[in-house]
Amino acid sequence: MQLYDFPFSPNSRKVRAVVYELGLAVEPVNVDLLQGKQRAPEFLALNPNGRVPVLVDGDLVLWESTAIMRYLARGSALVPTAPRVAAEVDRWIAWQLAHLGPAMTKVAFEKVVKVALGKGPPDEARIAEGTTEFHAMSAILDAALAGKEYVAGPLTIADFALAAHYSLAGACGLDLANHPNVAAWLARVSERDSMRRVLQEARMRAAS
Ligand SMILES: N[C@@H](CCC(=O)N[C@@H](CS)C(=O)NCC(=O)O)C(=O)O
Repeated sequence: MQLYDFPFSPNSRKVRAVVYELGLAVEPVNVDLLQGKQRAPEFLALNPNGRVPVLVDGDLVLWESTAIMRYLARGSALVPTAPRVAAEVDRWIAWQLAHLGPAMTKVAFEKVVKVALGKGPPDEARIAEGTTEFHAMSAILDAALAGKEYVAGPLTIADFALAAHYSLAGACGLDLANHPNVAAWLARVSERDSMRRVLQEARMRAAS
């Protein structure tokens, strides 16, 4: 299996964390988003959306991070089948994609991507909008995490979907001081060997 991804991409981090958590044999293929490699014809032939991650397993070419996580983790404890726990997993993955991700992307694009690509000064109004949304979302997650170790109860792919995005909060200047349950949960997930490896790889890429 090959995994086309990029270490700074939160959607890539989700999948890598699941790969490492389960000890799967996957060959990484770097798609340098900062060099526009996602728009190269050979990559667009794999994913016409021009986005990472993409998993290739024989003749299966799978894009969309949630589909990839589910495919890789099928049959494992990370994808629970008990209806109520499974519903919690679906709820938080959908929430991350529909609400948390877009809010954080506004801030990340203005503060990090624009700087890295030399795309001009940040739009402060958009940063303020994304920041307000981020804190509103994080208050919701904070309440949901009260008294819980992980978001659906046991550790699941939903934790990696969320933690991959929250792992970029610091770099975006989004602090968790007002969301102590989120901060404690993020520390718990980030201390796992799988997430530590994902974050270490991103640090190594940043230093190179
Ligand atoms: N819904 C997709 C989103 C994938 C996505 O937006 N990936 C970003 C990196 S996190 C990307 O490849 N961006 C490249 C671009 O927009 O040019 C998924 O969950 O996999």
